[in-house]
Amino acid sequence: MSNYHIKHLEEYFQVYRKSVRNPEGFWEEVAEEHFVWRKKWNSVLDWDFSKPEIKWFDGAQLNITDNCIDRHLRIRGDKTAILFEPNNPDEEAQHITYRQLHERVCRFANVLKDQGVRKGDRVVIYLPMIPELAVSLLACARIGAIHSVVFAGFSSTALATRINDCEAKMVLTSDGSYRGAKTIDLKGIVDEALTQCPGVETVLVTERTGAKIHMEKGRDKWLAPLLEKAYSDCVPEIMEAEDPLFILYTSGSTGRPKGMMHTTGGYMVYTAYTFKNVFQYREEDVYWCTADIGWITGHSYIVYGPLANGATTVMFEGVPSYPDFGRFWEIVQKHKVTQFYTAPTAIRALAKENLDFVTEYDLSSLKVLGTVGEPINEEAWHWYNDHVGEKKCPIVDTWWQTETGGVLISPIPFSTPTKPTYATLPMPGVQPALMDEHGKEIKGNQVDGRLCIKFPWPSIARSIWGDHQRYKDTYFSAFEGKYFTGDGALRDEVGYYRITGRVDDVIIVSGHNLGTAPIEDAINEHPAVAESAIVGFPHDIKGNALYGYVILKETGESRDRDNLKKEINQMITEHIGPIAKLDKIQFVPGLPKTRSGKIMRRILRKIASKDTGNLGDISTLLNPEVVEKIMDEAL
Ligand code: 6R9
Repeated sequence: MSNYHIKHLEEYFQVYRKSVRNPEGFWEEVAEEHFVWRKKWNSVLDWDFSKPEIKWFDGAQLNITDNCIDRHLRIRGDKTAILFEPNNPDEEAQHITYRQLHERVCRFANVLKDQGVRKGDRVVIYLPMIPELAVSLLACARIGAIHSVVFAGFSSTALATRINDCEAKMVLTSDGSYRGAKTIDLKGIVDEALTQCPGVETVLVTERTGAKIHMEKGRDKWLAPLLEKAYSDCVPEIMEAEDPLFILYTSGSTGRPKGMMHTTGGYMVYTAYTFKNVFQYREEDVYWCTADIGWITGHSYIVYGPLANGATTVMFEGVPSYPDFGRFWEIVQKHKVTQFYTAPTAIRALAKENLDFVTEYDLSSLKVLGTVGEPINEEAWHWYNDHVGEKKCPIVDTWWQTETGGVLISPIPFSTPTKPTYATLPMPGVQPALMDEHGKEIKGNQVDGRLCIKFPWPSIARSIWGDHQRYKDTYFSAFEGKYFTGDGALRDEVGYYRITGRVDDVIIVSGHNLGTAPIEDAINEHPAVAESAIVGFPHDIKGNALYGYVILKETGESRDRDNLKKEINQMITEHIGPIAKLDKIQFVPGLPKTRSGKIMRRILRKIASKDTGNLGDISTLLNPEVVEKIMDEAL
């Protein structure tokens, strides 16, 4: 039996049981057999959730780039590590081999050192999805600098807040970026941010668009000439397993962003292990995750997890709608992609368009499809299954968080039978618990509650940068001795988990707990509906009533609105019951979304409650303009 690569359901159950009976023994075996360490650990795990303090492989030494690059050189040096697909389909794709990646990372690492970056220093990376982005993460890791990637769609204010929070002294950026038909002045955004960041000494600029930009004397330097002069080999810094690898900011429901801090050894072991199993990755595969490296999904499942397995990982610079809505499928056909991993929001957007955009392409190379980021509704699941997977590719609905570092609940394709809208079963080593509002664990099946994890897994974030107390308060205080995810979940009759959404999305109507996701699912089944979001608003009798924001498909635009409202409520009555009927339905052109595609319900709640005096910071939204439109027409 192999602990590392699960191949059928029985094996999953065996491995899972072993991993729970003896987590230390289980992870020790995985760590020993599949990674390169410079020195072995003194103990596999030390933990105390009340402090909270978590240490995996304490005393071990390693460099993660040894595992992601160097060890592959002998056996797969000429294999493509990163397959770069540019925004413009007429620009040629780049195949960067492991050997070339090694040289590029080493040169970049030497440049960082020459510019004064030392082990433990923070480097903020604000780059588009070009190879230099992946290379820069690895270059930081090579010399022990802590990278903090800020998604290159965030505003200058958001960027400045993050630079100052982690006290970075260097920023890596480019002269600009391409997104579909648009060109974005990234360097201008950095310049504006840096007026607020006195600590930044150096900015290294990659050329991408050739735009004319301002270069601040003494601070800004072009990267290319420095790389050219740099030595092509760089001895990896020896890191402790618990040395920080990166900080990645995630937005809290309120207040300042939280700089989740991940460390080296456990993160490497867990992301590599889950990549292998969740995607059933094999040597000849071409794996593509469409996320941006600015999110945790990109860190763990474009860069570290795939490269630790010697995989070919596709990096796409563009957007799904450029030059047309067939772009994803064109890329799948062109590179014979075998695993495809994307977000429900992208699937819904593509499902709205003409099916010809999909059927035009040969998708027969695909073996496994994945989703991440939010609950996937039934309609989107079936569209993905029928038209992209052609009913032969299992869909892995992977549930996890920035804080968890890697996937915690997901089917293992070809082993776990999938079920639409269910993330199904925990990964080996992951011990979920559902809790009631009094802090008691709810045992048994066919129950729902708040989702906690009882036992540490190797890639759990170790702290919030500079604010350990907030880490404790946010994740370890709601339920004693447990990590609280902030999500609600239900466990069905066979023990499968379905994530029902953030628990702050639960609305209590006339004493009934209603999750927003199932109601939205029901509405989205209506043929005229493209997408919807439900929030609660205060109601004299029911306590709360439901307010629905609904985006219509083009085919629905011409229909009578009053009839549509009736039909939508009829759908809800059929799927959930009359208790979940909406008191108000507003048709909207779009929904306010975070850059990672999550609906900002906080704003929708305020509009529904007519409490629009202080909407809070909406500058990090993907589409702040939509907020005004919704407010204008609010009911
Ligand atoms: C990886 C990532 C985390 C939150 C999480 C949950 C939601 C993620 C999901 C899902 C239902 C899934 N979420 N995956 N909900 N099904 N498969 O997205 O990290 O950006 O930190 O978001 O996203 O609510 O708590 P992050």
